[in-house]
Amino acid sequence: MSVWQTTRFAIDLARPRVMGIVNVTPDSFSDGGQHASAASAMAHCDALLRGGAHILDIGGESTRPGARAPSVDEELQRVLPVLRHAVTLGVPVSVDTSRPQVMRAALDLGVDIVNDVRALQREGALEVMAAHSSAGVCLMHMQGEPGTMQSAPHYVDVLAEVRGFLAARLAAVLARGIAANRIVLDPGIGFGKTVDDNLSLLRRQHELLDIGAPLLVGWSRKATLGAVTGRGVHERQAASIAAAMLAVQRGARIVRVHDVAATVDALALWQAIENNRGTEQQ
Ligand code: 9MG
Repeated sequence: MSVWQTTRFAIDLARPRVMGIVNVTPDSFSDGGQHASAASAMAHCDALLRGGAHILDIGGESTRPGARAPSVDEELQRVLPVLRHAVTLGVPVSVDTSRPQVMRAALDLGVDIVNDVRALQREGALEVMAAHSSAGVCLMHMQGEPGTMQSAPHYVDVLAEVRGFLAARLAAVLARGIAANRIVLDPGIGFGKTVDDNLSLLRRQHELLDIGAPLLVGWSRKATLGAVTGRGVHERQAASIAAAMLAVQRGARIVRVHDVAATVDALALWQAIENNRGTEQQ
């Protein structure tokens, strides 16, 4: 069974893993800047761990459609104090960034994983990862850029295009000498995709499983769940958990979520069924 090798931790993917989201942004689309200050983001890390998070993902740039990108210095000032705290907590820590300067600073601090929604396509990003070749990396698909990506997303076949992109980025990263067991892939739910595109990516997720790396997915509180349920961003916990469960059932190994404790409980039930646990007493 596969392992995601990261700087300090070999993450066993025999059971599904929950990556807890820590947004250190004043404009985060789903927490309204609640964790904008470093102190509250650190407290949020601690709370997610109490909820059972296996990985913490810490980011200082909102990828909400239309969000303003911070300067490199702003991003560093937001994330570094929180990362410094997070690496003391005994779990793998991921930095959510596309900027090579932020990747380098985070990896120098001992951060284990780079989660890049731009799949290491920014100039210098591949080089930073190659220089820190023990770190893990998540390569995500996005059509366009956050500012405009939802204006007119278009695909002939969304599964084929996402698959082709992820396969090409995987090949590019392997060619730089980064080992296959350090890489996970992500279809990028909501990143330059219509509601139908996102639903197709879940319905046909099995088509992404044999690209050559485990799958990480993030459905938590996303607009597609609002379109399906009619609910606002803070009322999407049930739909988020259902989507995480469906994604895991269809082969995803890591789910990126806001509501960690509830997702961990739901996946514990899924696993108990999968492993036939408990039936011997009945
Ligand atoms: C930063 N970020 C926001 N949504 C995401 C998703 O679905 N996957 C990954 N890897 N990162 C995300």
